[in-house]
Amino acid sequence: MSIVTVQLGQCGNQIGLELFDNIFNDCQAGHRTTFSTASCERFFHQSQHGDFVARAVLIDMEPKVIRQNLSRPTKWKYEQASSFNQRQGCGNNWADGFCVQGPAHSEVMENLVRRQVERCERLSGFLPVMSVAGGTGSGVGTFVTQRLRDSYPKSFLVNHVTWPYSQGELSDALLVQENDVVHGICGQLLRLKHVSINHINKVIAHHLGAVLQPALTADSHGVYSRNPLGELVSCLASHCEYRLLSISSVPHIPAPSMAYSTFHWPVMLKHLRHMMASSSKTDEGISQQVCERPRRLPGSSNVSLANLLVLRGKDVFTTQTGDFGDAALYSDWLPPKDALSVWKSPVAFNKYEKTATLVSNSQALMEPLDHIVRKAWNLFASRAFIHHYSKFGVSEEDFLDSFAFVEQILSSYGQLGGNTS
Ligand SMILES: Nc1nc2c(ncn2[C@@H]2O[C@H](COP(=O)(O)OP(=O)(O)OP(=O)(O)O)[C@@H](O)[C@H]2O)c(=O)[nH]1
Ligand SMILES: [Mg+2]
Repeated sequence: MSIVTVQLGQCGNQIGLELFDNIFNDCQAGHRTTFSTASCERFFHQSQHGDFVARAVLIDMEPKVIRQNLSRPTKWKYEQASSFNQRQGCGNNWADGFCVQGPAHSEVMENLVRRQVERCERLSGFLPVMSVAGGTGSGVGTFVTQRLRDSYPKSFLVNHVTWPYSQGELSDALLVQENDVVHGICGQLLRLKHVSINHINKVIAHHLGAVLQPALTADSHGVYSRNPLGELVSCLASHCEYRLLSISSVPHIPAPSMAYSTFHWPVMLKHLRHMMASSSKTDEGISQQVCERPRRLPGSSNVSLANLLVLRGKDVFTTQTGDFGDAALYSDWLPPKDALSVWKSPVAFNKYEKTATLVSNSQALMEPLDHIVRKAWNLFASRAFIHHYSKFGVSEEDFLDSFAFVEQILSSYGQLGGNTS
């Protein structure tokens, strides 16, 4: 089954490019006929000339990034006719994107999506990729997400956002990644002295690829799973108030050290579990090589509603994952055997001999979400910038509804249990 990626705004288009690059290069490495066929069907179609063409729609109100994407030499291609841009961006204004630019260009954007859908023999669903800070990504992105939901009610819709916010009402799930966390991975783990946006995008693409590349699920009877977005949603986000998914992955190794590093599954999994479960003491006794900062409210233990563990590489079938089924990690709403899903693929991913990736529907995103709401509320309370939104038809009541909606999400996650403040 295939995924149609909709790249929105500068961030969405830059991350989208890295994602396709990551996946294409991963497929080309080694002889992996079944794996590569499954992956290519998922992300690419082949042109009459045999070129691999991304199943993507490129949308930006500015021309620059799309122009760069279309002209960048890669072994795969974007289709020129599958892009749409205007002359000027939305100036970081959600209301301009959602109320004006989205509706004004809705027909042309929908036609582009429909053409990609018609190319898919079997459609798994849509992956809109966007930032939630920019006007095109957030505003046009929300508009497009809404239209996708209306036009394809039965398809899965998983948004990848570079900052958590409230499109969750429409999507089946939001895969959230935060620039500052990924920046930390680049600086501390990959040991990059000057972290660029390109480095950040490569790490984000690595995380996404590690989840979306083909894998064997518990019920797939040795055949690569068919419906990646559907399976992701069904194992992690079946409740409408709980749709925020965080991703962490081990290891992250600087490229020059790759050849000399050996990792063992029990150590990797222990660290990943520690990252998921523990609080500020995470770094204690753990090699920086495999550690990322956990995300939770201070003083709390991170309770998960559901987790998906994806293992790729050597010896995956003999690896014990029982520790991830520990009842102490989960709310008491679901028994751990239902709350934990494990996907495996013996094919090494993105040059790493072994990779363990955790997609978690847990309280991990409460802290950044809480931070965003507080900041937004302070701006709202001081009436800063409101006129930039009201001139496009977004009322104070709309703001209040949005605050209430996000507060509800925070409250729901708080109710999962644990010691949340
Ligand atoms: N990780 C990552 N973040 C990015 C990238 N490009 C922009 N951002 C972040 O996204 C936010 C701005 O969003 P953009 O994507 O530039 O905005 P846009 O969607 O093009 O919207 P307008 O320019 O307002 O029309 C800022 O927080 C940037 O730091 C990128 O390539 N990668
Ligand atoms: Mg822009």
